[in-house]
Amino acid sequence: MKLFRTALMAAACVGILSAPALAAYKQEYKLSVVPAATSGWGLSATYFADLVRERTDGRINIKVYPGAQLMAGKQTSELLLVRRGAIDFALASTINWSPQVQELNLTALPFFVANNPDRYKAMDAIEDGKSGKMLVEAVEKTGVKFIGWGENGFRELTTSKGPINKPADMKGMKLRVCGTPIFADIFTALGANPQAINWSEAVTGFQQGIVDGQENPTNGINITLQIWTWHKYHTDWHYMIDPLLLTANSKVWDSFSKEDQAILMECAAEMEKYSKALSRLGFDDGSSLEYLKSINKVPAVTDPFKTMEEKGMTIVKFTDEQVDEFYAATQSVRDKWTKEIGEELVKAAEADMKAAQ
Ligand code: X2X
Repeated sequence: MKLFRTALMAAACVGILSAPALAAYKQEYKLSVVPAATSGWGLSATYFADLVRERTDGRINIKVYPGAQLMAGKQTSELLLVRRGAIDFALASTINWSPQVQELNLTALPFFVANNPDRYKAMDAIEDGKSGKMLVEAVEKTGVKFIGWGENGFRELTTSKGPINKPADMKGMKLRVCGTPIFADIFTALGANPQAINWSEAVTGFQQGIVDGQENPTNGINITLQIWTWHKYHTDWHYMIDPLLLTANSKVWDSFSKEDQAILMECAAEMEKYSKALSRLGFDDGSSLEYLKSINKVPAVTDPFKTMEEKGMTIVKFTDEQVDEFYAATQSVRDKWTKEIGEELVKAAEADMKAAQ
């Protein structure tokens, strides 16, 4: 008995009984990003990784792998690789994961989110509301951990031919899209000729002129890429938005202490503010610029329209009548994809967006 008590005390002293042994942390965690490190999306990932390193005193060392390099360019394989653990973290676009998670097509419904008086409030309302919870559940059902939101932004059209004022102006235009099915449907409905090309090869496609245009967010992608080098027309139509999902492989997430999980969540919330400010800069009431100033992270371009014009781009900002025409032309896409996404989720999103206006 005495011997047993002594053994028990010794065990308690070395902490065997008092604290569960922590799984060893990896020396480096890989965070995947599809576009370049200099894109808004890449900057957001680096911001998160730096915050985490700092706030965990280096216990969690995240390295950003931009350019879809962890999936050999095939952007729609990312979710699979996070699930398998080949990728530890991803700041992922809903677009790239929606082939596997149908619900994530929600914000790609054409002229859906921006069809509200304040399109950014509408986006936030989805993320903060019932529909956002449903999206997170759908993502986590695949076995990955959702940590927080980011934002690539509303996707605008850039073309070498133009300007585009009505669907007929897009007739037969070869437009690069990613290989996600809803895009083929949208651009086919508008009379264009969509070409599915991975982002990793898209820029070469612009250089060689094998496509007449593409669509991507203005601040995060188009400006950082200097899209005016190839495309002289910018169509500001906000036809859909691309929120980002900060996620982790479940086993990796479970291996972190509760304290470190809380730090990761906290850093994700900071990253969301930064990522949204980068995406919305120049398109809101000035609050994004104020925020970026407060964290000392103002990017080179703060007035995107002025910059694009200076670079020789012709900008068409859609009027309400133009939106109506494009809305009508894409009705069949919303009908088909509402069924794929789930009517309940689409209704919940409509209610969330309406309540926030
Ligand atoms: O492929 C694209 O257009 C990009 C970079 O925006 C995404 O990965 C969705």
